[in-house]
Amino acid sequence: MNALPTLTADQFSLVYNILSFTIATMGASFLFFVLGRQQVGIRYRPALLVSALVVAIACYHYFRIFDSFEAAYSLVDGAYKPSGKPFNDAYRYVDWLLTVPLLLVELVAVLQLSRTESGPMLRNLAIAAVLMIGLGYPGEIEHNNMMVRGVWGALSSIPFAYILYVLWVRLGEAVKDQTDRVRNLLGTTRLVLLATWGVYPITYLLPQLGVDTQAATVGIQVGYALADVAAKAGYGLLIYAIARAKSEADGSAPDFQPAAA
Ligand code: RET
Repeated sequence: MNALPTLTADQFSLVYNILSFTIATMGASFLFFVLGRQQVGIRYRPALLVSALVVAIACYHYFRIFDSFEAAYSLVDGAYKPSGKPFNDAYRYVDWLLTVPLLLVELVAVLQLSRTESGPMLRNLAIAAVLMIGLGYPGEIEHNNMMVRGVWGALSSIPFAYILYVLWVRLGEAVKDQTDRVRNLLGTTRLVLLATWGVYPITYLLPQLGVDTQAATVGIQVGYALADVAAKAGYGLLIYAIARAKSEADGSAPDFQPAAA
């Protein structure tokens, strides 16, 4: 379990406010994705439904993380001391276990790959995602032996590299035969994916990088929460934009009249 350090009032408030902001963002994105389904063609609606599921699952877990963080500390003489109640890191990992495979489904759904192509690809990516998260967890809860934490992190990085490689190549191939707008959006999605997913292992490495325990505790919560906002809500918005642009291009957007030639 997590041996928490004492935090200053500012450090505690930073984590507290970022977790609260994350709950609000996930909740608002859920409404946006549910309502936004009406703006895209029928074949793109499953992708938006999956986006909505991802942020709903995250909204629930962030409530739990927030409560667990609050309960793990008590204010004593102006400083936040560990209350003795453990902070539960498992909520975050369970959240990833559910949401990472769904994010992969979301991407494949919007790319509209053929079933024979998308089935095996999704299966391999889902297996890699489970391995990445399962191998990362024992390291995440290791707070004393940095060697052990490093070994789990390195093992978890192998399936991580595989996932990034497949997505990068697939997204690159998907740009063929698309309108300029869709091509630009797919290019942005590719970069956002790489940039946001890259934040997770860097955040994980904070205790190894010689950052003191207090700063590492704050950095891990803030880093993971902001990466989650970008990887779930931000990425979902891009998926929405791709679905909308494709619907306009193929004439399936319910409220869009293509300009007369
Ligand atoms: C861990 C452990 C250290 C090594 C690596 C990791 C990668 C985690 C990732 C998580 C992505 C989560 C997402 C959630 C969105 O819903 C487990 C921190 C490589 C990439 C995208």
